Amino acid sequence: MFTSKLLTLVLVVQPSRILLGMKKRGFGAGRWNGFGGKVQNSESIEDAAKRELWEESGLTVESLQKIGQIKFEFVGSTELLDVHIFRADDFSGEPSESEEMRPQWFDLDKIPYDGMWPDDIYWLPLLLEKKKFMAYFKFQGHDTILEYKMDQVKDI
Ligand code: 8OG
Repeated sequence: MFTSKLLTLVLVVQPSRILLGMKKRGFGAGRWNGFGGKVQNSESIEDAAKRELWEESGLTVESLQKIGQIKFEFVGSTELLDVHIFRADDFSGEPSESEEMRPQWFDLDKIPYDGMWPDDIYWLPLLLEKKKFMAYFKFQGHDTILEYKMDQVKDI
């Protein structure tokens, strides 16, 4: 039997750059990523996304655009990760380093895919074009994608 863990991920995008954070500890440490984490029992997925963005980057947003959902399976684990992905085009505040993340802006033509989760290069270009998607990735360890499926969708 598989169980499923709900997670959020927010990418802050401006016309010519994207904000990523270097994950300093825990799952995905050493990789550049958007900001997110676990949804708590008492909150909606979108509220969790806003809270994690604030905790990890110091930014607040009024609204988020839901843009994707990815289910991750890791060989040997019965826990699927169900990651809800949002895009933010407007925000308040200045990015600031947290215990979890060191934020940095990247030009859109210099996204550091080599230092990111290996699935990101498949779906981040869709997010940048505001195309909605649903995907599934099966990983061996944290570096190897064994199989994947990705579909663009009208609504998410
Ligand atoms: O709370 P914690 O930091 O462990 O949450 C994990 C974060 O990492 C959460 O925002 C979801 C995100 N994440 C995965 N897998 C992947 C992935 O393959 N690519 C990207 N970009 N983010 C991921 O859990």
